[in-house]
Amino acid sequence: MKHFFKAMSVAVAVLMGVAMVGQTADAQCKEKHDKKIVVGFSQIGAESAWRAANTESIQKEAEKRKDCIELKFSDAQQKQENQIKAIRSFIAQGVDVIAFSPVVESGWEPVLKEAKDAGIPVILSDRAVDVSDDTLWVTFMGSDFVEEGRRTAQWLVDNYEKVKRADKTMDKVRIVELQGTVGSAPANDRFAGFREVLKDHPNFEIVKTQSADFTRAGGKQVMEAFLKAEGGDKIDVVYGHNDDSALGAIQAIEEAGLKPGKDIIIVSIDAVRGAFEAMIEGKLNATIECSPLLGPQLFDAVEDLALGKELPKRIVTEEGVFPAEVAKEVLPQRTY
Ligand code: GYE
Repeated sequence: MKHFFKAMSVAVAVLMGVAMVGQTADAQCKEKHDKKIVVGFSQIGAESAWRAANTESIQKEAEKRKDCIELKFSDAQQKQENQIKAIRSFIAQGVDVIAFSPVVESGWEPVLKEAKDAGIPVILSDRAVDVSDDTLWVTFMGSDFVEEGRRTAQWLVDNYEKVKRADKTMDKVRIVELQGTVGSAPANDRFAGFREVLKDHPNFEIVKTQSADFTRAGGKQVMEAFLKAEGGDKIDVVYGHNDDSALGAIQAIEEAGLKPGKDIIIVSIDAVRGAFEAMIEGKLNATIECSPLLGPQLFDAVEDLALGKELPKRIVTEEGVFPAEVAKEVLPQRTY
């Protein structure tokens, strides 16, 4: 098992590349790999619509390639200790590749070292880890979360004057922030990217920030506390690190007798279906895209690895920005 990848020479891959023309994907797959590639995937959990779409993308793609790929899928229920256990169990089972979406950035060195010692390559999917030795993982595929934070702030700076309630001032724009899971790469990076842009616009001020754990329930609860502490009139903008937390905040704002999207401007990240629906109802002002559809590129990378190909260290997902006025037109094309 240990020598699985080494056994595949690049020359064979090139020859097969020629032979593959005109065949179905499954037939190509059978010819390329002499046996199924066993992939252990440790998913974070099911905290958001984004995560559900990500899981579906991975499972569907594995099913499509079932002649080539055997997927062992494990759900960690948002706990790092469960992810570590799952990775150890994949190592014990001798899988060919381990892929995972790390719930937080720190604390992975020992288990990644164990995988490396066992000769099993590790792919980081969606979220990054913070380890000093970057030979502990082969590639990191997913979004640029700092850029998403920047794009959200930029949308706000460019559009606030146009979307704000007429009696609100531009002198001081008070923002409350619903952070993602504490210690996670997207929470850290979306926090940083947003501030990077706002530092040149001192009238935009973050008056409160707290984790809503990327969940709808968390968003609602934290927003209720913000409304209580600040008073609805003293909050001009909600920045949700993901759509689910913003959708929870929308509920809290409505229950407080205010109009989300009008009395309080709301921006968030992900671009899931629920965000488009909220925009069509006028309750959310913009969503910044973060694509969860990582299944195809994950298994492409797995197959490339099996063929002994070298992978780029970083594979970045391409994504856009959607303001409320395009929601109706764009929603039918959304797949998550
Ligand atoms: O934005 C959030 C999810 O890691 C990019 O995790 C992902 C984030 C996504 O729970 O909705």
